[in-house]
Amino acid sequence: MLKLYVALGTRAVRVRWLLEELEIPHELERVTFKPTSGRFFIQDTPTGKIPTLVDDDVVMAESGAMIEYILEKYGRGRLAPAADSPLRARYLQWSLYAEGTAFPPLGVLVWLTIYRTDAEQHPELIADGRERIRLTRSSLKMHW
Ligand SMILES: N[C@@H](CCC(=O)N[C@@H](CS)C(=O)NCC(=O)O)C(=O)O
Repeated sequence: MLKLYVALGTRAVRVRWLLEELEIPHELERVTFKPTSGRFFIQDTPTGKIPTLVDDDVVMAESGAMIEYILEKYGRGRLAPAADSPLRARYLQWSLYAEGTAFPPLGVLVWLTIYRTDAEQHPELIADGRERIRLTRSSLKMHW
């Protein structure tokens, strides 16, 4: 059975939501998120990251890849538009947008303000992050 390592307030919700939506049997392993404090891959999961998905010999970190994997292997055509569907491009764009475009500037803000707490010493990084988030939202909306 699929096993998903989850913690509150993390990207694990993306994968859990999909599993619930498709009613795919799975086991949840709840862990407590450990603030990184400059150390990485230290979460109590097989990969050190949250979420982690285990499917027999397959062990995955990267929530977007888990979503594609689950849809392809267990989705039976549900939710993901087929490769020749006119909706496919939009589906791929928004699916990869989360980690590829939306999160990087958010990550800078989260890192400086929550984990390092020295945001006031990096006003240019904060301003840059905010501006990129603003532009990303408004310019992508114009297309879809
Ligand atoms: N791009 C990865 C990011 C995974 C990630 O960084 N998860 C966070 C929790 S949301 C984490 O485990 N942070 C602790 C660490 O980086 O060690 C994904 O989408 O799964």
